Amino acid sequence: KKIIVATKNKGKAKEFKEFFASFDIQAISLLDLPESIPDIEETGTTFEENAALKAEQISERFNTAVIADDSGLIIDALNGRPGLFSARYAGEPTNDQANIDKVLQEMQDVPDQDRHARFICVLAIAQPGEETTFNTGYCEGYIHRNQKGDHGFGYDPIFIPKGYDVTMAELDPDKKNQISHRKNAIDQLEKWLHTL
Ligand code: ITT
Repeated sequence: KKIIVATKNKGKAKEFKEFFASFDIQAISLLDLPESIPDIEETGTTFEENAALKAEQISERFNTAVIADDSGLIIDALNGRPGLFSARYAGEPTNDQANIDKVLQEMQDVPDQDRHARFICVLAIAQPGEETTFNTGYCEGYIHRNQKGDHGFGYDPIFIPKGYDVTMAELDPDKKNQISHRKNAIDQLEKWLHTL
C-alpha cells in the first residue's frame, strides 16, 4: 500500500515514512517522484487553506488520494509568529538556521514565564471526487534561550516540549514521533489509514 505525501520538506518526509511504516503503508514524498513537481504557492490565509492547496493540486495531478501537511510554530510572546510563515520566516528560500536565529533574537528579552509556544500540524486529505478533510494536532512547549541538539528539522533545536528538559532536537527521533504535533494529527487518521 502506498500514499503520496505532498511535501518537499525532507524532515517531514522522513517522519511520514516512519509513521506510515507502522501501518504497512509506503509514504511517497514529492522528493521521491521521478518528475520534478513545480512548487505550489501557499497563498492561503490559514493552515487549512494551505494544506488543502497542496493536497488538492497533487491529488488532481495524479488522480489519487494525497495527504498534505501544513505546519508551524506559534509563539505567544510574538503574537503567534512565525505561525503561517514558519518555513520562510527569515526569507526565501527556507533556511532553518536563519529562522532559528531570527526567533532567538526576537525572544531575547522575553522572561522565562512568557516563553510558551506550540507546534501545529494540519493534515489535509484530498481524494478524487470527495471533499477534502482535515485533522489538526498540537504539541505544547517553550522556546529555549539557545539551540541544542541536531535531530529533527526546523525549529526543533529551540523547542522544549512541555514536561521535558531537553529540546525536540535532543530527543531520540522515535520519542519525537510519540509526542509531536504531527503524531497527534496522524493518530486521528488511524481509521482512514486502515481503509487504504
Ligand atoms: P512543504 O510545504 O513542501 O510540506 P514546508 O517546509 O514549506 O514544506 P510548511 O509551509 O508547512 O512546509 O512549513 C512548515 C515549517 O514549520 C517548517 O519549515 C518548519 O520550519 C516548521 N515546522 C513544522 N513542523 C516542524 C517540526 O516537526 N519541527 C520543527 N519545525 C517544524
